[in-house]
Amino acid sequence: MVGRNTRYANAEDASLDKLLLHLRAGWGTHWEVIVIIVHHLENSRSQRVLWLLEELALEYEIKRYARNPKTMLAPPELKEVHPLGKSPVISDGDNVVAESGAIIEYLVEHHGNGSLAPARGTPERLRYTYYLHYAEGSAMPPLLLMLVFNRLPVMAPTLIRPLVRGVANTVKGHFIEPQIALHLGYLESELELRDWFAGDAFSAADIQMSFPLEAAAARGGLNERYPRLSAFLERAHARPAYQRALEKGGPYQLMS
Ligand SMILES: N[C@@H](CCC(=O)N[C@@H](CS)C(=O)NCC(=O)O)C(=O)O
Repeated sequence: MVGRNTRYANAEDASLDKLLLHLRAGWGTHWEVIVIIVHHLENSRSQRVLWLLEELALEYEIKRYARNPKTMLAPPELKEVHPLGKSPVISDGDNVVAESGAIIEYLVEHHGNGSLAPARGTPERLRYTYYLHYAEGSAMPPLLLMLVFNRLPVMAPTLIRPLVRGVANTVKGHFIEPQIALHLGYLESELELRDWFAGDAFSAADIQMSFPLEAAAARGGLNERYPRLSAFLERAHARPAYQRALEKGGPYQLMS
């Protein structure tokens, strides 16, 4: 039966359900279909949410936003959805959910039907929860600093650019690069015993972890020196749902 965010096994089922819905509406029955809306900023973390929705075979709509080409910030319209105006943010009926980890947890809990999360009370579940938080709480900050210090000389007035570049390189060399290397070394060792971050099975924690690893590949030195992390990204990118999400999301290139 068609209801809130009904899951479909395939596109034919979805179309059939939609047809039935129209027919019933025509006969006077009131049906409410609420579709998840993803507020999707180009080249951003919201790509992860599209990927999760594809893995869960859920119906969703994409509302697209372009970055300001000068500042790379999100457009002001996004503040109409959530006061911070960041992406991702989703709406699902009356629920507006921001913050990637919270969105992933919400979608898996409300629409996951038990998939993509290890069973509660298991060591895998604890690792799953850890990585849902670790990705944004610990892995992203040094990668964001790298982005800022890479851009600093480019943004500086021409006259002082060499000075700014020197300061930026010192901060990167003394603090940011060692911090990123610390995290990558740790994550590489985490995948020695298992294929995915929570355990042997792919989970939504791997979707959450993909962004810091993609950012590290773009600007943090993730290369063949980290064979397990590189293989993780290859396995993730080969998943059909990842590919479908890329097709739907449009350009996805992270800044170096
Ligand atoms: N920790 C937040 C970070 C959100 C965030 O900063 N998103 C970026 C896109 S990757 C953004 O909206 N940038 C544009 C802006 O700050 O205006 C999350 O994971 O949702």
